[in-house]
Amino acid sequence: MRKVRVHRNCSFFTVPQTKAMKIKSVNLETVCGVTSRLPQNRMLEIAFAGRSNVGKSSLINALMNRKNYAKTSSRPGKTQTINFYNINDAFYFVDLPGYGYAKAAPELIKKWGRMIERYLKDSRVLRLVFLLVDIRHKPNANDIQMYDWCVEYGFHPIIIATKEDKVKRSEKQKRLREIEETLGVVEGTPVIPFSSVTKSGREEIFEYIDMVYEDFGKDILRELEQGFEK
Ligand SMILES: Nc1nc2c(ncn2[C@@H]2O[C@H](COP(=O)(O)OP(=O)(O)OP(=O)(O)O)[C@@H](O)[C@H]2O)c(=O)[nH]1
Ligand SMILES: [Mg+2]
Repeated sequence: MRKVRVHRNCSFFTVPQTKAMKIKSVNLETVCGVTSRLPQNRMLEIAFAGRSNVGKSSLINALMNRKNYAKTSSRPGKTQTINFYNINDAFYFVDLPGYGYAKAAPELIKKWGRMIERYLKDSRVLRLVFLLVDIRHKPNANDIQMYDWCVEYGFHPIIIATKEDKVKRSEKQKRLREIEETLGVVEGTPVIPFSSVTKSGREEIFEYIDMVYEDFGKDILRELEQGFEK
C-alpha cells in the first residue's frame, strides 16, 4: 500500500489499485493567453507543468487516448497558453505552457512565469499538480523553481519522468534517484517513469488521478459553496 499527500489540506491517501478510469469525452474548453483572465471553473483541475518539450501535451494525449488532440511538436514552445481540457464533464486536465523555452522573448518568458504562478495561486479547484521532467536530464534551476512554487502554493507535485523509452533499463533507477534528489522532493513523493511511445506508466498515473477525483472531485462544488480555503 502506498500513501501519498498531494495538497496541504489533505491527509495522507492510500492509493487504490484500480483500473484506469474510462475517458468518455474530452473537450478543449478554454484557452488562456498571457493576458487572458483565468476561468472560474467549478470542477476539479489537475495540472501538468514542466519545461518546454518535456512531453506535457504528449502525456495528456496518452491519458485521453487521443493522438494529437493536445497539439505536440518536436520544436519547443508549442503550447504557449493554458489549455483546459474538460474530461467526462467531471474534471479538467490543465496543460500549462512550458517554461525555459530559450528562444522566446525574455519579456514573454517572464509573463508566462507570472501567469503560471498566478494560476497556481488563484485556482480554487486545482488539487493535483504533476511536474514533468525528462528522465535523461538532471532537473535544472527552472525545474527546481517550479517545484518550489508548487510547494509554496500548497501542492506536493507528483513527479513524472518522461521519455522513459530513451534510457537503458539499467540506468533508470539512477536517473530517478537523481531527479528526486535534485528537486529535493517531499518525503514519499511518487516519481513515475512514463513513455508516451510505449504508454508505460499510464496506469500508475491514473491511480493518482482516480484517487484525487474520488477524494476531492465529487465534493468540490460543495467546498466552493462553503468557501473552502485552499
Ligand atoms: N521518445 C519519446 N518522445 C516523446 C515522449 N513524449 C514526448 N515526446 C516528444 O517530445 C516532443 C515534445 O513533446 P510535447 O508533448 O509537444 O512537449 P510539451 O511539453 O507539450 O512542449 P511545449 O508545448 O513546448 O511546452 C515531441 O516531438 C514528442 O513526440 C516520450 O515519452 N518518448
Ligand atoms: Mg505542449
